[in-house]
Parts: sequence; C-alpha cells; structure tokens
Amino acid sequence: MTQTVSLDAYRSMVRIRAFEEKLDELFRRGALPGFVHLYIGEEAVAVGVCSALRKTDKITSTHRGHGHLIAKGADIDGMMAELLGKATGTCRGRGGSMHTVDFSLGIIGTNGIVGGGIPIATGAAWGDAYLGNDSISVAFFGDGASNQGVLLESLNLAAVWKAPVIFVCENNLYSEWTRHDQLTAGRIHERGLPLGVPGVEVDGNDVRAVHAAMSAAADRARRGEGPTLIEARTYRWSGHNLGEEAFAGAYRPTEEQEYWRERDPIPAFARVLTTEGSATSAELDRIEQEERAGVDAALRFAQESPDPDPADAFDGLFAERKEERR
Ligand SMILES: Cc1ncc(C[n+]2csc(CCOP(=O)(O)OP(=O)(O)O)c2C)c(N)n1
Ligand SMILES: [Mg+2]
Repeated sequence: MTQTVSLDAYRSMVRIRAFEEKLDELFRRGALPGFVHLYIGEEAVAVGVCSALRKTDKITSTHRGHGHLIAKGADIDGMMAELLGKATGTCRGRGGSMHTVDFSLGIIGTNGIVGGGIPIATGAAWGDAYLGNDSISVAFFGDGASNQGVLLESLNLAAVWKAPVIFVCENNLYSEWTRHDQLTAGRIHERGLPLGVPGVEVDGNDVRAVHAAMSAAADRARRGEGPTLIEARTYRWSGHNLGEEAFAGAYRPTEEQEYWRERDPIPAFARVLTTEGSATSAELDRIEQEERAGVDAALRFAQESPDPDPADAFDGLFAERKEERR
C-alpha cells in the first residue's frame, strides 16, 4: 500500500465510523426510519477490499452495506438523504439502507436477501468477461450467508467460467443472534477448495492485510484465472440491528466484546501510520475532524432536502407497456 493509498484508506475508515455513529445517534433520537445494521468495527474489510478495486469494478453488498458503499466512493450526502427517505437520496429515497445502487460507481446493490448479492456479482463478473472488459466483481457477504446454498452454486459456476469474481466473507462471528459455531461447520474459506477455488483467511481488522489479500485475488481474476474466496475475521460492535435491545437478550459475552474493541481497526492502523512515519498524529486528527464535519454536513443536506413527491410514486416501477400484438 503506497502512502497515498494508506491515507485514503485511513480517511475512508474514519468516514465510515463517523457516518455509522451519526446513524446510531439519529436512531436513538427516533429520527431514522426503518431497520439499520451498523458496520462499526468491520471498517478494515470494506476499505481493504475496495482500496484494491478500480472505479469500474463492481461490488454487491448486504443488509450491512453502508461501509461497502462509502469504501467504493459513494457520496455520503446522497446516502444520508437515502436513509432519511428524501428525494435527493442516491435512489431518490426509494431504496433505503438495504436497497441502494449507484451504477456509476459499480455499486450494483446492497441487498436485504441474505446471500442475494453472491450470484449477482458472479453474473456481473461473467458479463464483464464475456464483453471483454477487464473489470472484476466482488460479492460481500456474511458468515451467516455462507450457509446459503447459492454460495455453492455461485462458486461452482464461477469456477467453471473462470469468472473474475472475488467472494469476500465477513466472518463477524454472528448471524443475527446466533454464534457461528452453532450454525457454521468447518472453515468458510475452504468451501471452494473442492471446486478449485482458492481460499484465503485474513485478519479482517488489519486493513493492509485485507488489501494485500484482495490485490492478489484481483490480479489473479484479471489474468483470467478465476475466482478466490476470502474470509475476513472481524467483529461487529453494535447489535445485529439498531434497537435489538428491545427484544434480543445478552447473547454476546462482555469479555468477547472487550477483546474485539481493543482490536479496533482504526487506532491500530493509526499506530502503524505514525510509527512508520506516513503521517503524524496531528494529521490523522485533522482527517477525523474533516470527516466528522463532512458527516454533519451530509445530515444537514439530508434534513433540508425535500421529501419525494407522492405523485412520482410509480416512476421507475414499470417498463413502458408495448402495444399488444393482435
Ligand atoms: C434469505 C434470508 N434469510 C434470512 C434473513 C433474515 N436475516 C437478516 S440478516 C441475517 C443474518 C445474516 O448474518 P451474516 O450473513 O453473518 O451477516 P451479518 O449480519 O453478520 O453482517 C438474517 C438471518 C434474510 N434477510 N434473508
Ligand atoms: Mg455475521
């Protein structure tokens, strides 16, 4: 990772953290509609992966997708407006957190269907290869999603087609309120091995380790050698969704949460950057202030934006109806 990529990666991680903390605050005030799944604690995965991608590369994301979108370059004004259901949102306020797309950035969708993005990224990768583009696609998904049958189907076809797709499993140890060892057998990154898909396990809280694994997988995919499955071990700090305290019990041991908070990927990367002389603490503090100010500005933009016009509710829903042939 060059110095520029490193500082951009740091900024991107801080932007995700600031954005998610703002959503947490809004939700607690009752000012955020809908279900929200925060990405706090997992920032190094999205940023490590997306910092190894080009703008024209594609990603599919999950119900926990804000970090993926920001890391891929999404505009946080539009994202905040989307979350508040405003007309200026990335999808004009119609998609919300779990159904955001921005084709101009290769963001081909967050997805409320667990595992739903996996075959979409596989198809997109095949499509790019078919058209002779040198773009690659990434499917982000969770450890819970790794148990969906569609992962096997996608690994199989990607292997047969040598599709330029990277399967990135964010193993944050939980699927909703169930611990992975009660749900998931074996090692996730080994699931493609019988099909000839290499698997890599990486520390998902180490942005440089993720970036290195992703760069190698991306190079392989661009050479036409096919897919890779990366399993990034990480942890979500927040509940499965905001507000889960109202119905979910204390399902995560306190010591476990403390263990992972001590491994916060952001200060860990800050220590690396300052120790090697890539940045001073003052420079990193300034980045944080700028990013927090940017999130405040995004919230103002969203709050001052108009609601969608009910008269447009059906726009974009149906294709023009062709006159029936007789
Ligand atoms: C097909 C499908 N089944 C179940 C659900 C309900 N659901 C939403 S998130 C989730 C857990 C997903 O866990 P994981 O894939 O590990 O992602 P994480 O939330 O940990 O990021 C479940 C079961 C769903 N949205 N879609
Ligand atoms: Mg999980």
